[in-house]
Amino acid sequence: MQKTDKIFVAGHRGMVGSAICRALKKNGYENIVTRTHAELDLLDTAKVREFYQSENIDVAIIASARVGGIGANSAANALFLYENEMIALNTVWEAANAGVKRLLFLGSTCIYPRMAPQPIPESALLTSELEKTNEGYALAKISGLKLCEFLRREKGLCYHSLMPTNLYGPGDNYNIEHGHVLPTLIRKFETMKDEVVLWGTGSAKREFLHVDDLASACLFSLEMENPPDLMNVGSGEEITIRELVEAVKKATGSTARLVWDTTKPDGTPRKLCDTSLIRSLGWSSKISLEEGLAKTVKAYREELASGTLRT
Ligand code: GFB
Repeated sequence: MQKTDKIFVAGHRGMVGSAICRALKKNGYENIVTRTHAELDLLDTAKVREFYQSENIDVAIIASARVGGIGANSAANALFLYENEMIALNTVWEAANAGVKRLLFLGSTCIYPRMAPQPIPESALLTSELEKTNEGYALAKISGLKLCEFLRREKGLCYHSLMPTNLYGPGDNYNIEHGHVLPTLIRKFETMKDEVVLWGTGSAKREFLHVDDLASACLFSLEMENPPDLMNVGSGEEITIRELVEAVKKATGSTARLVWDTTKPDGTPRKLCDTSLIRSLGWSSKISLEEGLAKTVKAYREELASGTLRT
């Protein structure tokens, strides 16, 4: 990727896309093209085709997706499959048709089997059954990354993918029913003073990565001449949900009582990704969970005060 390249960031208003735009600008990439949902519906194949055919994009970064936590995913696997599949097929296939030479596709480590070996290597892909709570999302993301791999092999296009672990950071979605666990916990501890209800047993283990670390991994892989088809991106720090709850409680200064609602699912028992591939190539995460949590609580309060909090 060259500094003068015309770079399309799909999903620039989301937590991931906005972090990527910040990182691009900070690193001297000024020629960034974005479209709001109203300007370009990525589910509309003809519109996406028209966009790529008329814009002469050099590099596309696909950070647009319907995302949500365990509640949103398990209640709407069909919608998560349909929308994410359409976004992946349209943004990747139409880019190839228009001759876009370079593309980075973003997924999530939920593409890996529920009982994958831990830490999960890239080679665990498609070796056994997926986690049911997010099967629709995972299948769509697997299609996207496979499409990139096939186009690279069959058409010689440098299309490649990154699979980040659970992300958090500024601009996250704080919806209590549909959000991911970390932002949801921040909102619960900030707003529920006496008692906070947590989901599941707290025994599931997760790994969290600050979105600015993911953005740096995106640039790192795009600046490589010949990146691997698929690379995991994680922090290597694994904690139980119970430990996360304590950490968020501390970061927010809450004194609320904890109540566990065990009728809610734990989801996949463990999801620590093996990052030895990307680390062996020279990238590693910089933001610890403690530092990232403090920054994110601060960002939450600022977003709330300025009326920009996404819920
Ligand atoms: O981030 P999360 O919703 O989804 O985390 P996944 C779910 C874990 O946190 C489960 C526990 O073990 C829940 O039982 N948990 C505890 C809570 N309290 C809460 C709460 O108040 N809200 C929520 N949401 N969880 C998602 C996938 O899986 O990970 C997506 O569904 C995506 O597709 C994303 O891949 C990265 O980590 O289970």
